Amino acid sequence: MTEKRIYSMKRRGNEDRECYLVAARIRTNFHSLTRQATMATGQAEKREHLYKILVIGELGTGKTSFIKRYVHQFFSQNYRATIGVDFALKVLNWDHNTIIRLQLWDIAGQERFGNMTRVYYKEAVGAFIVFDVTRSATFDAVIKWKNDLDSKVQLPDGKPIPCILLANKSDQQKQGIVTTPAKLDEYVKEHGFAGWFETSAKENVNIEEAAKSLVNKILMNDKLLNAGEVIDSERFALVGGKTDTSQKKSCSC
Ligand SMILES: Nc1nc2c(ncn2[C@@H]2O[C@H](COP(=O)(O)OP(=O)(O)OP(=O)(O)O)[C@@H](O)[C@H]2O)c(=O)[nH]1
Ligand SMILES: [Mg+2]
Repeated sequence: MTEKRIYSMKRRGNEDRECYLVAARIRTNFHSLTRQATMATGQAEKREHLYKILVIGELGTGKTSFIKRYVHQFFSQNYRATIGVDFALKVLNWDHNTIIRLQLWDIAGQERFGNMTRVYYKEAVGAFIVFDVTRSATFDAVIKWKNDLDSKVQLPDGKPIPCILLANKSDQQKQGIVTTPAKLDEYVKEHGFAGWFETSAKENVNIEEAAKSLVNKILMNDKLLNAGEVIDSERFALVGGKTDTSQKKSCSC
């Protein structure tokens, strides 16, 4: 899908439009930036990472509210269904030398594992699946979202992208599995989630914690994948070295 098409899906006002334009600009450079940019800034070296994160789950579970709380420290009771996809950017000063930009893709619940999700999921390195603790039907759909995710996007080494399950609206009366956390622990393990959090976008509970946990997993994967690349390039250099030697040998014969 072209950027123009995504844009045509978003006609809700200038604020959204600006958000989109920021996201589009970032997306242009996504390949180079996800890998890791090392910038020499004076004497200190600053590392910048750009990570694409998906937020998916059933209608009205609180995906947009989660993002708004995390990025803008804002919550509204008003429900306005997301159409297609929305974007938000969160910048983290992770440590002295590392800046992390999270590009959050807020995917409408009404997309429901349609054809568009394949396009939206492309090159994501982490995900949240959100369900509503007051409506157990939204938990029943979690597995469908997880399967949809795993079948349509993988890390460069073929492994599933880390995904955290969010049991949102924890400020409300709970029903279903979330009333027995041990069961949810088991569920999460069995279905390959990187963890789960009870969250409340309304009361600002566990929002930062959940995000931090996902970023930690993403950073770990990034390190592993980059280490793999270093090893590969070292191996290549060694093989290259050997070839040189063998060529010399064969020359000297
Ligand atoms: N009490 C409570 N209400 C919440 C919470 N999070 C979201 N809501 C409410 O739930 C409704 C739906 O929230 P949204 O964030 O728009 O849900 P969504 O998942 O983005 O929905 P779609 O865009 O349709 O997929 C809104 O009325 C929110 O105010 C929460 O943590 N607690
Ligand atoms: Mg929404």
